[in-house]
Amino acid sequence: MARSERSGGGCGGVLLILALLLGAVVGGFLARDRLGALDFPTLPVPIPTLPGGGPPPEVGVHPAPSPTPVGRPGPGGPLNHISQPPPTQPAFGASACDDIPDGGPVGGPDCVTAEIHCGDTVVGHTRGGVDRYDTRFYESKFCWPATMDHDGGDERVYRLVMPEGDWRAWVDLHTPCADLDVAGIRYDHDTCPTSGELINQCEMVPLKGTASERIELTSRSANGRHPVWYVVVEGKDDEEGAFSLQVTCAPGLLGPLE
Ligand SMILES: [Ca+2]
Ligand SMILES: [Ca+2]
Repeated sequence: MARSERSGGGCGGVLLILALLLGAVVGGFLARDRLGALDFPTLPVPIPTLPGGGPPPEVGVHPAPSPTPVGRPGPGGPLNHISQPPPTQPAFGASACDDIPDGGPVGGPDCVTAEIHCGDTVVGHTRGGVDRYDTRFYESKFCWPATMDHDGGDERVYRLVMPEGDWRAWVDLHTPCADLDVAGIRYDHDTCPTSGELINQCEMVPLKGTASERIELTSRSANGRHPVWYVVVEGKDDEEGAFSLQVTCAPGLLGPLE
């Protein structure tokens, strides 16, 4: 009798297990149907990519991998006796503009966001910078006549410290996000030039729209001093935006690159 009860209990246990298994399978199908009805996206959210792929670059100064980068002529060699390096590539494209909302802190001294050197690439944004320079300044220092409005928006200022001696530097400004312009002001001091200072060299070739632009900075120094250029990224009218800067240098004041 006891054996029969145990036997009956065993059958009941097997049935219970089967029922549980069946419930689990049916429940799984139902759950899958419910999930399917929620209309999950079939593709991941697209991530903005750069011209060469990869994530958007970080704001800041990115030194060149080589310690003393020197510009070299493009394929075919220099076209004339005063050659310059081929145009650099932008650090990011227009698809990354929304990913760079601010240019980071103004690290100083004075109005300077950061110190830069030959070979550096800078990723920044005019927003968060300073408001020091304007149309009148650029005209009075013979950077550019007052044919364009540079009175609005913030500026980013970088302190380009050159090697001692005779050097040329080419600063390429890539502005895929706004109409920004770049100026190079020679000023061998620790604080930013003011409108009352005597400026002997200022370079600016402002282009309209989002075209990349280049300035050439030629400097010589003696007694081991390092020429200093204040590189200003400035918005036309009220334009603000992300940008990248690239500095290429070559020794000497003239002649083909070697
Ligand atoms: Ca300005
Ligand atoms: Ca421009």
